[in-house]
Amino acid sequence: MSATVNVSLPEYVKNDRFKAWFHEMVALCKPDNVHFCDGSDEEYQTLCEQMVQSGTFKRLNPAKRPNSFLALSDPSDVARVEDRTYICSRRKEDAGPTNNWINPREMRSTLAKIFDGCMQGRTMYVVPFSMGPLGSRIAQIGVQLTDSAYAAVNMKIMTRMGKKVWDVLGNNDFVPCMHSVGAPLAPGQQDVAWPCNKDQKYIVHFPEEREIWSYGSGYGGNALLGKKCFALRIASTMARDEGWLAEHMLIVGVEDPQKTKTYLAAAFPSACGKTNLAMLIPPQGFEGYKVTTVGDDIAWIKTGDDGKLYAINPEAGFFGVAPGTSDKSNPNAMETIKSNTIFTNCALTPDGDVWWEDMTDTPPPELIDWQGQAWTPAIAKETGRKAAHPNARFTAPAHQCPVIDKEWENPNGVPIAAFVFGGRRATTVPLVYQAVNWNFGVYLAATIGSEMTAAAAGTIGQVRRDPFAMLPFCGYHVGDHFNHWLQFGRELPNPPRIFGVNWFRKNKDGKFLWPGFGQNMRVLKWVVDRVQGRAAASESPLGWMPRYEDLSWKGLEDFSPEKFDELMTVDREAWKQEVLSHEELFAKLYDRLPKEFIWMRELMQSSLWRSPEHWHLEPERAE
Ligand code: SAT
Ligand code: MN
Repeated sequence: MSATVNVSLPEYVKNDRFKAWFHEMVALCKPDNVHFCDGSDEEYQTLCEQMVQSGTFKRLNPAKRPNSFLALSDPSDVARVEDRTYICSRRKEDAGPTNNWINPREMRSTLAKIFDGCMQGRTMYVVPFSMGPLGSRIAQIGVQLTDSAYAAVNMKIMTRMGKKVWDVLGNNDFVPCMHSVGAPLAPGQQDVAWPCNKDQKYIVHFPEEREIWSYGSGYGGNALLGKKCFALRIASTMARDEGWLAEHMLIVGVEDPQKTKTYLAAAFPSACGKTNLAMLIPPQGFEGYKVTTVGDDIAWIKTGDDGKLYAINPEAGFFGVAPGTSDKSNPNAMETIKSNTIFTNCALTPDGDVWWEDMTDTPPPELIDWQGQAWTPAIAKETGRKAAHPNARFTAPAHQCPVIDKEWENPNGVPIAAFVFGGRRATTVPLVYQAVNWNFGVYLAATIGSEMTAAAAGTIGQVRRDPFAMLPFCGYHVGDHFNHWLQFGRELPNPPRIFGVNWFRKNKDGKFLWPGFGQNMRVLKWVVDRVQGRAAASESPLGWMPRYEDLSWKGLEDFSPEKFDELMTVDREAWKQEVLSHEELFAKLYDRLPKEFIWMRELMQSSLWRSPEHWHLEPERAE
């Protein structure tokens, strides 16, 4: 421990396990200072102002974007690093074939080395936080130790953070979350705007010990440890052990003109439009309908005494993808981020506001891009350089969302009537279909595929299986996750209905077949009506599907039955390939694959064998 560090704890910090862990971590990381975050607004302002002074933050023009900041990251630190993310369970089999595993003893010795002195020259922030409303029976508490003020202020927006967490925690257990950007400063060394470690990154989870260690990155899910690391990877293992669900799902409420409210939870991989769907504005023709947001990324779900499922959003803010967000695509998000927002890797306008691709139809004539360089539309045309990084983000308080659900902070959660699973698929997968029952729904969710996006480092556009949209987020063997879902459903008297959707199907010319965004309301309405027993459907090789006349076309009358047909066609050969590719995943899961899945796959195959080459909803329209 360096001689100067002040390690006296505030008197309100009484948790014994915390005290022991904290002293151990201070001794290991050797920070110059320690700051206990109280979570107050004054503290937030002070930390932000310090970052303005140090160059990490640029204060945006208060007349344009009050109390908002822009941070530009190091170009090597722009997304989650899945190949550096580890699940260090005691047994390799428990991490499963879709996670990176290293023997926990070996990993601990690596961490002990890299964390030794890693905070020299820096301040350690102590960030106590609750995932979910404080004191909710579904909520959980963690404490993050971090040398990043950027992480601390983002955690203030994304979680219930601060002093009051200690009161709720008492002497109970919490999830220790250790974070360092991995860039110690030698005495007198000048800091950089975005410290990180270019050579070494480790995002490590010990699921049995319920502990997180993250090193080398300051970005998003690598650094805001309440989010993917805790609320998904660690929480999914807690959920498996304790009989609940921690899922990569948005939660929305759909209110019909009769004022009946139906809540849906929907899973999509990162950067597939969860935030847009969560804040959807019903289009023309849906007067009297209201869509409200409970959460845009993560759902924690427990069974209530009445046998229904109740979900909370464990987060308190939105960490949304900025590019593509506009007054057209998501006016509610634009309203949410009008003030009190942190922007990361967006472009800066000459008048001190932010901009990103597709925020406006015509880009401003000049900008400073996310790498701090001059950018003009001409330069972009010539070089292909983007003004904002494709994974640029906004961090904004959820309560600023104009359509936040009035129950969003209800500690008991909201009742979930249906699950929706989707991916980004240019071909093969129809707009919407309903699984015939819970088991087939679990199969549908387990075999979701999606084209990769900029949210993670990797090849963009390539289709990969992303079971439950949890591939990078399941903290244990993904085959056990399927079994957990099957078992969970067996214990429910009337399990929610399960649907598959694909907003991204394209025609032969590469054009999207479906307008998406607000028009997705037509699909949501059918889903809600199915759940409420009000909508018809036709049997297909994939399950139940709406015919043209089963959707409402009010306000979109020019969307023809022929076009809908193209969107809904089940191509036999493509689906045979699709089902074959399920086998690729199944083979990897081997002994932990639910045996039901073998038979469900057989059933799907046999119905495909017997279906026409191009299965249409109305066979008389077939060629
Ligand atoms: O960077 S995060 O992991 O928080 C966002 C995402 O990938 O969904
Ligand atoms: Mn996500």
